[in-house]
Amino acid sequence: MTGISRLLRRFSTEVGRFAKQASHPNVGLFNHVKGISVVSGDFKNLSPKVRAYVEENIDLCQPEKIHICDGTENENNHLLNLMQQQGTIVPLPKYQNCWLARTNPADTARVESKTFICTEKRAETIPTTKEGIKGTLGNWMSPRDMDAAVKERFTGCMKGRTMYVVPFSMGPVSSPLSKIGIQLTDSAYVVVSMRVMTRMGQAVLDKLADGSDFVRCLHSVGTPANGFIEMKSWPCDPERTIILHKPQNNEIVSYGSGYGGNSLLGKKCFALRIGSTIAKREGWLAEHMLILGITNPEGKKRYIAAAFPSACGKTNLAMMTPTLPGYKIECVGDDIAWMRFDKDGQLRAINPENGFFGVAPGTSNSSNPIAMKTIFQNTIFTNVASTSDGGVFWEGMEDEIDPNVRITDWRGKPWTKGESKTPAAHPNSRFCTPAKQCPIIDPNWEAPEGVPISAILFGGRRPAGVPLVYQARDWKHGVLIGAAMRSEATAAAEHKGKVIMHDPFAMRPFFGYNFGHYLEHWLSMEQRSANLPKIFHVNWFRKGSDGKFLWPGFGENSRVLDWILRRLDNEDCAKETPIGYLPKPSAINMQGLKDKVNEEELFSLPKDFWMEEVYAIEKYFNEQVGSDLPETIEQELKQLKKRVNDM
Ligand code: OXD
Ligand code: MN
Repeated sequence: MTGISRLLRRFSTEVGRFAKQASHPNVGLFNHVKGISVVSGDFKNLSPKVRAYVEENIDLCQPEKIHICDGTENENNHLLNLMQQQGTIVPLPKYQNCWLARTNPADTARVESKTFICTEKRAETIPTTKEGIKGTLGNWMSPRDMDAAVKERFTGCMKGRTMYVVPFSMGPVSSPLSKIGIQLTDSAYVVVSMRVMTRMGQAVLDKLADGSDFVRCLHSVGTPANGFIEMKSWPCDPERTIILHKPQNNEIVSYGSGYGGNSLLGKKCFALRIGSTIAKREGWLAEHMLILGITNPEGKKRYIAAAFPSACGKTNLAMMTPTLPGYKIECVGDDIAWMRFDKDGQLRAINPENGFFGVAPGTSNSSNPIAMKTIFQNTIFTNVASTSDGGVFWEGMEDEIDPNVRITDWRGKPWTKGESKTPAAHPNSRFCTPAKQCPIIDPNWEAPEGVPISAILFGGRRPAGVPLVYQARDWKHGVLIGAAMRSEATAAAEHKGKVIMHDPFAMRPFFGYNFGHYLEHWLSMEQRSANLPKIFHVNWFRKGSDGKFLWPGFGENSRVLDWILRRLDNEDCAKETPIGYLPKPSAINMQGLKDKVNEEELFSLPKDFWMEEVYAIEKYFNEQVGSDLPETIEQELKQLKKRVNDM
């Protein structure tokens, strides 16, 4: 090759590179950091703290490029195109701007067994369990082990990949209740999902310009130790997956999984685990709770927060269409609540999220028509089935699709109703959709001061013994009810079967610190306000002796909310029982119900069941919480036991 042609070739390569860079949304020409090119965004405009965090992790992860996310539509389209080219997502032409991702089948759920909280002392993270008993209230790791785990997995893990710098706010950027994070990730799927689930982009970087701190979130889908990536469109490293949290540094490190709570670090890792530790330090509550606004027929509006374990219908309740005439429900959030007392002692809540990451199977026009009106635009579906007319399908949607369409299951295989032996959609398949598209989104859902909470509900799937609704005797008893929550296992994590699991406050997988200390924190709220919300327990899932659900659920749950609101108004519609206040006979409005409900069975309190329940709670506290159980809770349980015994 002559010198001239070599020169010409070099020139055309440079032009090519320039053109390639120019196709990025926010070109950063000659923008390099540590010799790595910044293909979008301007590194020098980042705050010194953000720069230092990125630089430190460039050294560790050794990415090929850096992309600083601005959150624009342009950037989003660029990433969607990129993922389409890589085969990570396919468009769903039946809807507007909707996409389907299929994960590696080994990467479909939260991995609780590989999730750790890292503190100097074990007892800061988990209660000290009895000898020979395996603790189920979280996993602890020492800082030294965490450092080793990170080094082993992250060194060079982003080679050949882009490191995205994702600035995000949990809660509206302008709210004093919000908190900021920076997620570094090598997954474009995570970036577009974080754009839906959080407030992401330039506004957050602008907020950090004053030098404020942020929660550090490092994420990589990983590269298996043998270098072999099984599914190029969904790289992951299931064998070495690990999710680590260091509360002392407000730091999260997640490796090996690209899905859900493992990788969208704003959600469970930040808003709940790190969030609960910040909340403890600052005197507020970070909870696994939906928030809804409810207006009664007289026009009086209240807000309710409710904690149910994963996949127990939180999204359905948050978007309920009430059957009771004159009632209106508006949705503030479906999964997480950050709550703090204002100067007048009123508990106020924000939804730190910006979207819904809802379980798809079971969502339909009969179970949740509002969700169905929300999710068919600007949505990323993951692990649902697809239809030959360019749409989606999952169990529960049988009546919503053209019977002539062909169905492809979540693994990409043909699927036939009544013939195929496996579900069409993975039980933990999801829609990731912007909250603002919800037709009943509350007008105050982004109010910087939060919405005032009048009642807190706890609940779970309890097929036997637990009545439809009851009210706690007072705050302390309410804390016991939260601590004693149990529910059938869910598909959102790696548990199998339908065992009844303890899931205190629906937070078991999400505590950021010792559950005994968490209980103390809840009890201490009594010192913060004379106007505490009232606490209730609900159970939509009780079954009769025929094995059928005793209560129709869904929109009919408005009848239960109606009773709760009347209790908030001090109406005399409850009777005292050993477990709390139950509705007086006929106090729940059953008018207009299609099928007659067996109220006697629905509200019965079988003594043998409740004795067993009390023993189970006592055993659980003894084994799992031990000496970390607050004395007040021990006393509350003793009193419950006595009342049940005297029944
Ligand atoms: C969720 C969960 O994804 O609780 O919300 O698992
Ligand atoms: Mn959840």
